[in-house]
Amino acid sequence: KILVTGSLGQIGTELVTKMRGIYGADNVIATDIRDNGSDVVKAGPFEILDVTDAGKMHELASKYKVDTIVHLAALLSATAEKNPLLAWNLNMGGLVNALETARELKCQFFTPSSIGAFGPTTPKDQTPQDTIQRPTTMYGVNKVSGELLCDYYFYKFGVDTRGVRFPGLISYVAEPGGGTTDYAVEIYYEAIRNGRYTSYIGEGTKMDMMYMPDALNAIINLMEADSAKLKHRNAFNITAMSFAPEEIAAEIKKHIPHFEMSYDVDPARQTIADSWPNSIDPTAAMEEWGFKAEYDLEKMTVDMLDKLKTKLK
Ligand code: VAH
Repeated sequence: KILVTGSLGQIGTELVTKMRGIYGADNVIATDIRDNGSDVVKAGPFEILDVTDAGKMHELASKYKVDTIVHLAALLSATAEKNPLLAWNLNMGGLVNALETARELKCQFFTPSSIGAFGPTTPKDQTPQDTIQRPTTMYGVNKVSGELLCDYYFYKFGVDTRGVRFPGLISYVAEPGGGTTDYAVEIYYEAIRNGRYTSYIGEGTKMDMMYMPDALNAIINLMEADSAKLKHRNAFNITAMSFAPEEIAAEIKKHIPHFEMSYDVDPARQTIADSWPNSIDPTAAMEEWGFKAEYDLEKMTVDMLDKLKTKLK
């Protein structure tokens, strides 16, 4: 049985649905801080959980006798930068509670890191799996601390912790909230709604990205991988593509010729984006557990526009 925190977020919404399809609806307990009446709440066990409440988390994990914890609840980079102390308390407090629950109940454990775990002094192109990590954002500090804490729980307590460094994730089911890469999701919605988009990230700002189906498969494949083959535990670099705003705009124009792109750079989120890599090297994930991405920018754009045309009708 799997307990998922942050089940109503951009990743959680689709991961819970996918896991229920694979492992059985009753075996995936979705939790979040609120109830939004969505399929995630209705199609299987759902509980209200504030991840900063250690007692409640332990109580739910015991009640359902879970053997796996997928911890997704967190504030993303832009929100965290606006509320750094709230971000520290929620991101790190929630993670410690989830790790402690996993230790006490002997659960397998997954939580994501991010390309945000790298900083301005990290090599920017084909960023290595093992390299300098001096992030200059609270989110990055949370992600590096999280990577180290998850490694510690593995070495010190034998908790089977696993994780990946996600790039920007693009999806059409649940919208992201408070991220820096969210422009790459908004642009598709606006292209369909208005035929134009004003990007808050400037031209030439390359960032790693991935379509949600590849992200979900990565989580499942890593969690099902043979532990003995894992030289790394947490924070595997994974990516599917790297592009700048003008490149995704050009790809959209192939399908919506009148699409217009303009720029109104947001200094706060541009500063965050500028501190991140241009592209990261996913070789370790490919070698240790067979990571592979199916969607590139062209294939993702076809699917995103197709699905959003239906969703936004
Ligand atoms: C964010 N979407 O923008 C998240 C992610 C790599 C980006 O961490 O904060």
